[in-house]
Amino acid sequence: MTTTANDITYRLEQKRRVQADFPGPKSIALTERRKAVVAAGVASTVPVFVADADGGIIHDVDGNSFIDLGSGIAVTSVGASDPAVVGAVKEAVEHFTHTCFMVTPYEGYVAVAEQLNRLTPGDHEKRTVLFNSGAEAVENAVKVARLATGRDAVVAFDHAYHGRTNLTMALTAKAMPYKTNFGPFAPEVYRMPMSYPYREENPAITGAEAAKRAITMIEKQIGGEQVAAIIIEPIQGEGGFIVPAEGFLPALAAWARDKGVVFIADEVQSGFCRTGEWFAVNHEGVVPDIITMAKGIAGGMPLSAITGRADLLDAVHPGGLGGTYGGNPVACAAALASIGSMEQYGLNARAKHIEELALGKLRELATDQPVVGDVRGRGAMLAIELVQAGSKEPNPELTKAVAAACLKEGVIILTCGTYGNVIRLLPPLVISDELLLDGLQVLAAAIKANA
Ligand code: PLZ
Repeated sequence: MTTTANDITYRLEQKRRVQADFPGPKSIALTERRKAVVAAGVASTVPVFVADADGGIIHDVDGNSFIDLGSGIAVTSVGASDPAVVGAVKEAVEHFTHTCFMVTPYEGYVAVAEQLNRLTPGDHEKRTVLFNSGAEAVENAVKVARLATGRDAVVAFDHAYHGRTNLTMALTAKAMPYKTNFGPFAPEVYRMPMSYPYREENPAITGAEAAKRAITMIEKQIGGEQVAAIIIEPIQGEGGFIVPAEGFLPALAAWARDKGVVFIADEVQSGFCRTGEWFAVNHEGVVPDIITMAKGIAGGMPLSAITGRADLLDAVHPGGLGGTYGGNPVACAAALASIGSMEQYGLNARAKHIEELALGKLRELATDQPVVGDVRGRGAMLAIELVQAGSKEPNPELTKAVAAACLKEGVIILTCGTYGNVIRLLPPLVISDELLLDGLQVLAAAIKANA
């Protein structure tokens, strides 16, 4: 058993150390400056300002160091300053920061497309387009699906999160904070029931039956031949790290294939080794028609992509897809280096190792603590759902209290979930075992103290 990630060396000491009185004076002063100039609508989870980050550690401007169990929301899988990524960015930026691929193309964009066509599931002919954010990738996947099918309707699911732009808000399920008062929303979006094993009325319902439930609703309420695309997160992220019952995704994908509906897997959060596979759909052998990617793809640099069937992507007329910054050359260099590091460090295996290490601890916690209602996830995308003891009633207050208690001890923990009662673990995949175990022990103590 490896105790630390293969041949990973850290620049910063991998240890949490927080003063009793944080946020410290520099973070407090920066927060004051921020309040005067940054819109209140952008909220931050942690009240300190970052000075440095490496491996599983984030340093703030006052000399505190925190264990990072969030990876900037599943982005810094290779760490926030992976030497290969940093080197590739420096090298690229010294030559050109931008030319615009739509004006004067460059090799990096093509090389990233080659890598994505290779790594995404399926050995069919594929094409790739690069963008900047996850939401932009989702928007473009839907554009392609509508154009290629000549249909309008798009099916999304309960608990879904797909972004904050107008169409992706419409696709997103949760009103507060994402949608409330931001309408009107894009039309022709239909929401179907998800497979959410922990909260099913009939806990015995299989994945295939849950898929049938959604498919019947699609056929009755929309009509299969009206549907351009189904979009689904193979493991839902913001909605609560919901892993659908086995068989749910394959049955939906099979129905979509049969009806000429484009099956879009939104792997913005679950992709790039996060779940112990390159993509979460691989766990069930599902081959999406289009896959959306972002976050972990480029070691922290802003880059997103859609990769899909060549016949769908090439149906779009020249000039129909693009954007000024899409596939920025520095971000492409970072993506190539980051994919290289994932392969070199064996981060799929590392994510599986994290699962082995953490799931056992979380299950112990669930046995000990009746407020831990469910433990779930794959690889390094793990979660616990907190409830009122003796019921499945969501416990968002406890969830907040636990996250706050962890932070006080120097552990950054993110929450999520439709009911705000899920604690999610998304450590950088390069985190050392020691740091991860230390973080988990802080989490366990925080639950015990607050339950
Ligand atoms: N699809 C599955 O998880 C981004 C957003 C957090 P962008 N999730 C984190 C927040 O509060 O804004 C996400 C995702 C899935 C799409 C997106 C959108 O990706 O890069 O944030 O646009």
